[in-house]
Amino acid sequence: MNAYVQKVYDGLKARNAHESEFLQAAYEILSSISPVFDKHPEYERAGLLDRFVEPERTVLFRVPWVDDKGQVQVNRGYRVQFNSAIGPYKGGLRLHPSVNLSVIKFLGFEQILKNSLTGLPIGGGKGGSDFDPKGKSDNEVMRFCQSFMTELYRHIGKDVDVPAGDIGVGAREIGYLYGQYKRITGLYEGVLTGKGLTYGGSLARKEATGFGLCYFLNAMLKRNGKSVEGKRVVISGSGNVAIYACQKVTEMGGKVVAMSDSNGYIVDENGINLDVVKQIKEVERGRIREYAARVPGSVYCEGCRQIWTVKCDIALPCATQNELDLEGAKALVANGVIAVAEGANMPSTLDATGYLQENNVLFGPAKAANAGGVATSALEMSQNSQRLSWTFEEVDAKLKGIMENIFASVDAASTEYGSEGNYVVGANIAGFLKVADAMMAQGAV
Ligand code: NDP
Ligand code: 2IT
Repeated sequence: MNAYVQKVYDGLKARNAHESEFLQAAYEILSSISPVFDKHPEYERAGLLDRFVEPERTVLFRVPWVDDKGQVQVNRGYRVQFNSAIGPYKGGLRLHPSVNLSVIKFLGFEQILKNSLTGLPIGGGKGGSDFDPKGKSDNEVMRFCQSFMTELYRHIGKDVDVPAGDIGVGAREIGYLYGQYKRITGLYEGVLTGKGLTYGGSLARKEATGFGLCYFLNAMLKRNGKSVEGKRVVISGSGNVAIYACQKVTEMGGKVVAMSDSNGYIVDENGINLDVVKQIKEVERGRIREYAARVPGSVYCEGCRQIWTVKCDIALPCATQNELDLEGAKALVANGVIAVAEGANMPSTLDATGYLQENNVLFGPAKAANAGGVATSALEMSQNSQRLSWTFEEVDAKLKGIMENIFASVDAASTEYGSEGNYVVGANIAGFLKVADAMMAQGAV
């Protein structure tokens, strides 16, 4: 590693020793962008990397709410406003019991480079809470969201910071958050994305991350003389990203044979019946095990990690961080996998990524492969500013173009910096160069 980059990483480790997810993401990014600092000694004089690794602002707050029994509950709320060099902070809100500052910082750090790769003017941020929406009534979720926004509203705005969904935050939560923001501020503005279609949401935002993942996958396969047609595909998760990845893979002629949730996975050799998954997950908020009871010929296996032992040509991890470890990567390679594209954020551990790449598996890293969601969020912001709404086909065509451009710039950067075909390096460098240039132009702020 470049000596300056190493020094910054050592300092980061010493100051954030307990933030394992953040350090994991930082290590991957810093080791990838190291060659940029060999070429640009002026970046060190400008303290560019010292500034880049430190969030501009971190907001941590109490979220008190009353449950259905009348008992007061307290959760912790977060918003990390990481970098605004190229636009207002942009990034999702995650509601999951595993949320802590390290998780939000890793997501926010990744988001800076992902947002840059989209080519659209959005900076990087992320937020959330350790609140668990599972098993809560709609009223409890509403009271939580109202309390969360009662603090968050003062830190966000359509030109300041524009949150959206992530794990545990879909249309229902965005609706409650939006209602409370409007009530407190009196502003009808595009302060959140992923809104409902009746109040400023964009067509195709719901589908965008999963569809975008498949457009990226397709571009990556095509560049390497392959295609999705006729391939067996395993998708982990069964949430927003996984469902629309499954839909697009199937439209592209692939066969999805397995999906999961945090309890276990289903295998359906006939190809997943997505209507059944949508009914269970989007309508009933149920568990994936119910699929096996409804679809003859399918089987349910308890425990989500073993999903990577299901034989496939293409694996799309779409659940959560570090869900694909070295053991999983070995199982995939042993079964002849040709491509892995990350729908979730940092789903592969560092050693799993290394193992897949060493074994010539085409590897599409999250910040490039799943950028379609945030890119379409930026398109939602444009529509809100114009007070117009575009058709599904218009948004989808723009999304496809954006994902193909992302692949092309990632591929070109990997070659330019001597790591042809290493799309992890390519994505980190291509995303970083634009942010670095903007930060240099704006002085030591
Ligand atoms: P959802 O809440 O809709 O779905 C999450 C899915 O992942 C569920 O099936 C869930 O299972 C599973 N999951 C969550 N946490 C764990 C865990 N700790 N272990 C095992 N399984 C888990 O979220 P999304 O689909 O929106 O997000 C999935 C991933 O995609 C996340 O990494 C997110 O950051 C990323 N992403 C999302 C974007 C978006 O637009 N929504 C954009 C870009 C990336 P269960 O129901 O059992 O918890
Ligand atoms: O990780 C992500 O890119 C998201 N959760 C989507 C963020 C957004 O602002 O749409």
